[in-house]
Amino acid sequence: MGEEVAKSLKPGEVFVKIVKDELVDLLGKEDEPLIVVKPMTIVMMAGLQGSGKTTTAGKLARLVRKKYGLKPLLVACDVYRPAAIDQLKQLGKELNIEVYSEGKSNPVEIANNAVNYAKEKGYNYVLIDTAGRLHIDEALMEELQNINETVNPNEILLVVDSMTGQDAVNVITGFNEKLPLTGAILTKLDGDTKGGAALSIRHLTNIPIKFIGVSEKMDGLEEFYPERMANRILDMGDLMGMIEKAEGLMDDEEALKAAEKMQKGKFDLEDFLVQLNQIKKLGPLENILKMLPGAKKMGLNNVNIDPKQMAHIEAIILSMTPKERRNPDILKASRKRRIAAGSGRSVEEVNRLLKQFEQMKIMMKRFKDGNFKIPF
Ligand SMILES: Nc1nc2c(ncn2[C@@H]2O[C@H](COP(=O)(O)OP(=O)(O)O)[C@@H](O)[C@H]2O)c(=O)[nH]1
Ligand SMILES: [Mg+2]
Repeated sequence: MGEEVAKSLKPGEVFVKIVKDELVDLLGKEDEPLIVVKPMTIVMMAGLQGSGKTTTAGKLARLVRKKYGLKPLLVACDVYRPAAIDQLKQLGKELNIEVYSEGKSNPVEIANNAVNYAKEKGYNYVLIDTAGRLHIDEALMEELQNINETVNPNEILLVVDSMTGQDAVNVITGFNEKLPLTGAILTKLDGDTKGGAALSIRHLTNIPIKFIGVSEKMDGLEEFYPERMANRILDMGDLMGMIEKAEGLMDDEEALKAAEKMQKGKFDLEDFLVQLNQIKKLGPLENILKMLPGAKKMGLNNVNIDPKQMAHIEAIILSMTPKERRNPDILKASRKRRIAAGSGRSVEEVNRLLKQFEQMKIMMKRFKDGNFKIPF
């Protein structure tokens, strides 16, 4: 409110800037040390199953050895799945870092024994890999609380899968209420998720986000930068611009009718023609593609679409009888030749259009059946 807009800027740009600054503020946390270093540092990982605890424990062990010259020990406290212990051992082998394991015994005791073992052997950074469940669960929380009370870690890191959607709120609150978390790590940011979970973490807890996971490999751990995350979250193309433009020009009723027909699998060439004309009103297709979220990533920001091609398609469809447009399957070779001649295009082009339309219908059917995912 009350913000001045410089003459050289558009209000929309200023608005986005304000939102971005707020995001950076929300995401950032002043002067938190990334790595806590004590004469003997004990770190406990916490998070749901599959969030990336084991992988991240390995990455962290590697990082503290490399950057801080520490001597890490990995501790296998996920005793419920034999594969979990093997997974950690495998990582330890790859990194040449020792893994403390007692196989399938009591996780609280293992953690406690591991700390004693570390002291004995001169390790100074103990990373406890814990079990997770698919959902927040009482027994799991109790186990983590017991480990916490017994070994008294310097850090409890919440590992959050950035692809967790709405459930992130429950997960974060669930762990935050039961454990004195000291930081969070957001994993799998190499995927195409925006990382909105970062906002949930910062909004729901007081803990800093320290690192992000950017690959499955052991070097895929980066420092968290609020500014970069804000940019990532805001990079939604000019979706708003596109929506406004479309709202102003498209005929809502026509669009609704078309959508209904697509859903019923009854979309025909006649409807396609109506849609083509609607899209034409939006201006050059390149400009519309550019506005799509993720356009840059998909390489849509500099495609060239020949406006003539759209005119050709239109000409071909217009040369068909309404009956043919509604049911192109009835087109025989002679009629295709006639349509080609009438529209001034080749028979191949007529065939190509029919084929593309057929493919489009298959896609729409998938959409209708619910196994088609829009990439944003
Ligand atoms: N692409 C990607 N995959 C990750 C990342 N972190 C973990 N993973 C993968 O996610 C899966 C679950 O990780 P894991 O460490 O076993 O999760 P845990 O059950 O919490 O211990 C594994 O296939 C990992 O390779 C990451 O930052 N990027
Ligand atoms: Mg694990």
